[in-house]
Amino acid sequence: MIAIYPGSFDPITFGHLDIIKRGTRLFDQVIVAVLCNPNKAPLFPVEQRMQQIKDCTQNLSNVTVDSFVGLTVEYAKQRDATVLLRGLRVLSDFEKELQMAHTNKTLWEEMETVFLATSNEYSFLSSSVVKEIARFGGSVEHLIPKSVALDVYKCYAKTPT
Ligand code: COD
Repeated sequence: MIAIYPGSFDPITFGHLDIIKRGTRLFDQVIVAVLCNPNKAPLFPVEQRMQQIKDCTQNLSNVTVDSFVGLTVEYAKQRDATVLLRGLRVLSDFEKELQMAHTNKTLWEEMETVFLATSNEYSFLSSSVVKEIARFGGSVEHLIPKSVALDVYKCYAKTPT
């Protein structure tokens, strides 16, 4: 069975990677799909986010990385996938994710969403937290892969630790 793990991944964190790794044990193939959203101004362009994810998942043989525009369900149909993989950290995630899962179901009856609870050590972690720390000159290498941290530091002109 193929699962799509859609998201912004701006940038990918150890929390995302944990969900991807655990997803590869549950599904035959996990497609990490980066949303190309023309209404948002991300830190990294889609191509760079895809490359970052590829670099961090190259040891996982059943992971592929792609991007999409528009509705997630339409992308899932194109890829013959009926499962969306999502992560849950806190109660506010649950509300947002449940609404998204229900909306997607109204758009395509076959679309199922599988939620994985965050691993305890990543329950606080988000791409926004990473960017906030880096913006104020803090270190983020304990939160994201080293190669991605170097990209983040470049954006905020910080010297690596
Ligand atoms: N631990 C566990 N899970 C985590 C962690 C962590 N530390 N950090 C993030 N996650 C999970 C998030 O909960 C989420 O499930 C996933 O990882 C991706 O997170 P983000 O923040 O990178 O991506 P999102 O949540 O912004 O992605 C939103 C989508 C792009 C999926 C959504 O906007 C979308 O589907 N857009 C397309 C338009 C559409 O189809 N709309 C209709 C549905 S409402």
